[in-house]
Amino acid sequence: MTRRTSRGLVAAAAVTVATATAALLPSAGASAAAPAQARVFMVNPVQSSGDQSLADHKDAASDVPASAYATVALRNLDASGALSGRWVAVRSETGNPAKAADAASFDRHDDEFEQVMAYFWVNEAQEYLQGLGFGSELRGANDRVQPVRLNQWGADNSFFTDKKAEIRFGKGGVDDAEDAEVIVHEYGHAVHNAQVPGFGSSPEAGAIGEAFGDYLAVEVGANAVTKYGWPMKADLACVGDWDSTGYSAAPHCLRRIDGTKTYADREGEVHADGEIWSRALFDIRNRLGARTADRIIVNAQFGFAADTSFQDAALTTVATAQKMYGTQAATAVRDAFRARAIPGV
Ligand SMILES: [Ca+2]
Ligand SMILES: [Ca+2]
Ligand SMILES: [Ca+2]
Ligand SMILES: [Zn+2]
Repeated sequence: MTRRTSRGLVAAAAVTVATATAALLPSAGASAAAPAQARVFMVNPVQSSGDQSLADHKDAASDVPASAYATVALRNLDASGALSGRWVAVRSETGNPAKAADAASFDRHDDEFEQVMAYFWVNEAQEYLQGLGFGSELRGANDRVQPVRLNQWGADNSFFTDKKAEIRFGKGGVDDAEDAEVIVHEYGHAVHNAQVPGFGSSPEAGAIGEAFGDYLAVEVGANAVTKYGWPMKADLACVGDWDSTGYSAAPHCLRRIDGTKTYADREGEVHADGEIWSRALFDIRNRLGARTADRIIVNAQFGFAADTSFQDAALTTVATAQKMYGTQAATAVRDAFRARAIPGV
């Protein structure tokens, strides 16, 4: 209760400052609603602090310092007052549905915190794609309201369900939606499924889906770090630095996108085999820069069969690079897939 009181006082002080500032602006009408503010992790607290000893300790607020949180604006909200808007609608089966107006008042112990994280990061991911031109110059990639559900399931089991096109976040170990990279990974599946309905119906297509989720998580996080000026004290290639504290050795990563696996290292498990593909995506990025690489990578995915092989998907990506940016870009893309020894490329 003390904690709640102190948060309430902080929020009240912030409102006073905001009101005072608004009063100085001649164009600010008294009735104009201020954009909702939210308290979120700067991708995740391990990545932003570099502290690999942070641990879940049953969702204890005290285990993550206040400096791991940032206050940001919640964009694209609708007028309902709930966490729903142009690109995402959050529903919760755990505790109270968060109100957008309260979004700056929660910490990781509150169920509402994960709801706020889910809204902010799904919106951020779609805004990133929009910024690449998807939805204007290029075809939209899941440019619609993404339903997200948070539930109480004990297992570490966030997933995207293509039947309902809904993302669900669970609460195993570190609550899954406390790590932006877990949120955006799942959103990557939603993007793929919107681009090619039913995508991932062969083992290699499934691996590409996992790889893209990991890669998109890194890209959206890296973009946010630059955009908001946040600290970044972990390897760029490490995915899920915080969610994985309970099940990996330090430095904690759920997976990495800079591994050395090649096509011969396939083991028939989509997450493991995804590390072959995600390394190729990471190499393309490092050769062409994030923006060019991501425009090619996402645009190519429209042309993947739902049950594609690595070979077909790689050739489609090379052809997309050729069409969009010419031979030099196509060569860089081809080199990245050849380095993974994908046959026929
Ligand atoms: Ca939590
Ligand atoms: Ca978890
Ligand atoms: Ca990371
Ligand atoms: Zn996945």
